Amino acid sequence: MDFEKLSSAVGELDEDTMIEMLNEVMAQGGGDAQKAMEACQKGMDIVGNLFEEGEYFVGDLIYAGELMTEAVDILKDALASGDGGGQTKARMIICTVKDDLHDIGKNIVKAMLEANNFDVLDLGIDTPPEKVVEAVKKEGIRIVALSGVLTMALDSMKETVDLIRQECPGVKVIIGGAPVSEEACQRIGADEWAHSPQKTINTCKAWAEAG
Ligand code: B12
Repeated sequence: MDFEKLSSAVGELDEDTMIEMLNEVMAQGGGDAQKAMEACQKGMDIVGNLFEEGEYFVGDLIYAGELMTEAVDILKDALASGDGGGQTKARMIICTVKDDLHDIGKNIVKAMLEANNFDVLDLGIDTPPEKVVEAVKKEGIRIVALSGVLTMALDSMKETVDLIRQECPGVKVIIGGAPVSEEACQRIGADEWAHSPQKTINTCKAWAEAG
């Protein structure tokens, strides 16, 4: 499979080529699903750059978002392969933070957590800190995953973590999304950060097992 061609197809918003290539990945057993997803993400970077350069407009971002959602839909069964049943399901919250409407990355992480036996309460997008804290208290949840794609999402993450620390001591928080880094994690005061869904799964499993 020519993954560069796949990235270019997504970057050029060429839906037919993208779907044809992703169906081919699945027809071959889905072993390359992770690589295909990474190629689509590179395609999103191309879209983002063309948007910054003024070549693409908000309508193109919206269409790119639809393409990416379609890609996740085709690949999700192969991506979400986890260890399935077994131990009791650990409950956790996931959401996109306040003022951020991007949810494709969050939905991928959620699908992969669910495939790994987590019972995930999804609070959606543009989630105010108060809503997170209310749900944590009401549901007695010990693990929270915060997603954000905009640079300014880091401020909303900090607000959310500050309120969780104040109102719900002992709750573990992992942050993820494009602008997140070790430095951001320290500033925000989260317990862990990740870009890859796999690191999120490993971290949350360790937290759930520690009780
Ligand atoms: C599609 C898209 C949109 C769609 C989103 C649709 C949707 N349902 O999500 C729409 C049209 C709504 C949109 C709107 C806007 N967007 Co936009 N968008 C994008 C685009 C092209 C792709 C984003 C995406 O889905 N990527 C693919 C996913 C799979 O990647 P991901 O989110 O990073 O997730 C992965 C990891 O980060 C990680 N992850 C994600 N969440 C989590 C959570 C946890 C806990 C963990 C561990 C990991 C994790 O796992 C995922 C899988 O590997 C990006 C460009 C880019 N390079 O990403 C711009 C981009 C993010 N958008 C941008 C901008 C500027 C905007 C707008 C302000 C445009 C405008 N003028 O209106 C608005 C803002 C709206 C708002 N308030 O949020 C900028 C952000 C700049 C910045 N640094 O702040 C970008 C980078 C484009 C650019 N280069 O200028 N956008």
